[in-house]
Amino acid sequence: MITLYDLAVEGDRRPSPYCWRTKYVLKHKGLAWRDEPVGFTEKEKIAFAQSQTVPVIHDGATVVKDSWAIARHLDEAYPNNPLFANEAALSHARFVAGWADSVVQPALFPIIVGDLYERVRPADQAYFRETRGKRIGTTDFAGFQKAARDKGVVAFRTVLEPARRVLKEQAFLAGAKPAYPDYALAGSLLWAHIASPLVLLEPDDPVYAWRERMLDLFDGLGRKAKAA
Ligand SMILES: N[C@@H](CCC(=O)N[C@@H](CS)C(=O)NCC(=O)O)C(=O)O
Repeated sequence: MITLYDLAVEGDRRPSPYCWRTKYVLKHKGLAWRDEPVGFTEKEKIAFAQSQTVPVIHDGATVVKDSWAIARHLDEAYPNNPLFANEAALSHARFVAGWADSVVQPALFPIIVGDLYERVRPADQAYFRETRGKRIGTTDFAGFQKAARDKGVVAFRTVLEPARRVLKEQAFLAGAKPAYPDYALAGSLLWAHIASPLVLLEPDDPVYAWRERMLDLFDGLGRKAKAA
């Protein structure tokens, strides 16, 4: 049985966008897993993997850290329903995951940081203040979020334009069926959905309809998750 070390915040919510990628990959592959919640400061739980971040998986004797490495490992170890069947699929996945990491999530962070902070476990709040405070230059997360939302929500919707253009033409980023590009972007949107009640998308947005499909996927894996 595979064990997934998954970031947990207050109320056992699981917001990590990277852990969501791994959960979608596990489902895509038809693999069962057991998950082990890890708070921000419970680094001892993942020390065996020499990792400071989650996801980490234990797959039999194999330990893998980093969501991309985990996806590559699972795709090689379990060949059914391949994610990266050819170079084009691998490149597409790498591009969308990189875009989600470097553009989508940085556009989301300022507009949800206050809500996220409110949901971090009390034991982890000092760590969050220290690490995330450095990132944005203040620990007044509520004030920063309020100011950021003035322009940030509209700016975030603009950031999604490349995905919107694809989703006007097809059901999923990967085509008629979902694959890693969809799991990568869905992870970012689930992060926001679980951390914050902020309304991000307008109902007539093709990205909204796609997010609904993603929430329903795999018997409602995303929809069943405890949200903000
Ligand atoms: N490149 C890594 C990034 C993982 C990552 O940043 N995980 C965050 C949770 S979303 C984490 O574990 N943070 C711990 C911390 O900030 O101390 C991956 O793809 O797995």
